[in-house]
Amino acid sequence: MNMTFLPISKLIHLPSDSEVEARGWIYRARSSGAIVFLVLRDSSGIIQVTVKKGNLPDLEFEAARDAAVESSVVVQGRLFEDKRAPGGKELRASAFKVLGSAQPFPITEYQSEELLLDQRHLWIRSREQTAVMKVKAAVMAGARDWLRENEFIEVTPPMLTQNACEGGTTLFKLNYFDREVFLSQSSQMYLEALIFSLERVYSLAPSFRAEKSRTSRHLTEFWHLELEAAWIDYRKSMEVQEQLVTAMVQRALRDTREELVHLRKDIGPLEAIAPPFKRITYSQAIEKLQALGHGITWGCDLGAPEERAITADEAVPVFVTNFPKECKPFYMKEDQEDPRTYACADLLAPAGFGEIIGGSEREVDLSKMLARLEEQGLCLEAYEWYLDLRRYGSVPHSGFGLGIERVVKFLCDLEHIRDAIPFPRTVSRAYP
Ligand code: NSS
Repeated sequence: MNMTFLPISKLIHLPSDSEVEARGWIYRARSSGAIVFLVLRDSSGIIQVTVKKGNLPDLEFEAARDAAVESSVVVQGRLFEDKRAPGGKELRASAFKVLGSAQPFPITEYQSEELLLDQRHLWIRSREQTAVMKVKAAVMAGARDWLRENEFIEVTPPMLTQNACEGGTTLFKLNYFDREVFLSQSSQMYLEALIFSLERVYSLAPSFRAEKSRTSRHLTEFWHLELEAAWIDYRKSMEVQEQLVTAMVQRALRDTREELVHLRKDIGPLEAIAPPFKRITYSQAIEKLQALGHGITWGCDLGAPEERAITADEAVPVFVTNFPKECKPFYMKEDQEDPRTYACADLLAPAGFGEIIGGSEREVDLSKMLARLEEQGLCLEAYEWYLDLRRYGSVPHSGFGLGIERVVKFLCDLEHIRDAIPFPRTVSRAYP
C-alpha cells in the first residue's frame, strides 16, 4: 500500500478512495456488533472512522472494539464520501493498532467546573481548550511579528526582583537565600533601564499578582506583553497600542478564524476593530457614568462595573486618559495641562469588556519621583538603581503592559479568564 500520513485536517480533503494512515486519539466510540464507529482527533481536526469485522484481522478488530476513549491509535484505510460525517469523509479501516491504551477517562459530559479544574491536565485536550490555545498562539505571534516589523527589540527581564512596581498589596514574597525577594508584578522598570541602549524594547513574560479577590478577570500568574520606548509621549504610545492590538486581532482572524467561529459564533465585532480607537478623558468618563446613574465621584478608580458601562455601546476599544494621581502608581508623569492627573491611558476593550492595557508616560524628574516614593512609604534603597535612570541621561519615554489572557478572553468571548490559560493560577488553585 502507498500510504500518505497527513494531519487529519489535510487528510480529510484528499479525494475519495485515497489510501491513508491517520494517527490520533479516540474522541468518541460506539460499536454495534460487527462495526465499530470511532471519531479520531489530532491537533488539527477530527475524522470519522469505521472498523468493520472482516475488513481487517480479527485481533485488530477486537482492539478497535475494546479501545477506550482517549487511547492513541494508528489507523490505515481508504477514504469514502459521507455527507453526515464531520468534514464529509469517512475512513474505513483496513488496519488498526492501539499505541497507548486509555483507562476509563475521568471526564465525561456535564462535569462540574471544579472537577474540570482538578482534571485540567486532561481537560486541556477538549476542543474548546484546544481552540483557545490556538487563538492565543496566533495573538502572540501577531504581536511579535508587528513588534519586529516596527523595530522593537525583545528583551528578557528578571522574574525575581526586590522592587514593587505595582504596589505592595499584591506581592508574592519568597526567601532568596538570606533575603526577601518578590515575584515580578511587571517588567516595566527593567524595560525602562533597557531603553537607554536599545530605545524600543518589549518583553513577553509572566507577571505575578497575589490577587485575593475572586473575579473573572484576575489571575495570580498571567502573561504580560510590556513595551517601553524612548522619545515618545503617552499620546504616541496610544498610537502604538492601537496598531499593535489591531495586528494581534487581525492575526487571530487570519490564522484561527475557524476556532473563533467555533468559540464565539459572531466574529463581526472583531473585524470591526481598527484604528483609530476612541479616546476619552477620565473626567469625561466620570460625567458619562454619573449621567448613567453610577454613584462615582472624581478621584475614585474605575472598577469592572464602571469599565463595562463606559464601553457598553462602543464597537472599537476605548482609551481612558488622564486618571487622577491618587488612582495610579508612583512612576507616572504628571500631565502638564491638567496637573491633578497623570499622562496615562488605560485601554478598554469594546462592548462592555473592560481593561486590557495599562500604560503611561514616565516621570523623569528625580525630585518629583523621590517625593512620591517617600509619600507612598516605599523603601528607597531598593529603588536606587531605578532612580539612577533619572540621574544619567534621562529621556522622555512611555510604555504600557497588555494582559495576554485578557485579550484572549475578549477574542474568544470566554466567561472566565482562567480558560485563557492552560494551567490557571488563582487564589484557590495552583494544581495541577
Ligand atoms: O497593572 S497594570 O495595569 N500596569 C502595569 O503593570 C504596568 N507596570 C505595565 C507597564 O506599563 N509596563 O497591568 C497591565 C495589564 C492590565 O491592563 C491587564 O490587562 C493585565 O496587565 N493584568 C492582569 N491580567 C490578568 N490577571 C491579573 N491579575 C492582571 N493584572 C493586570
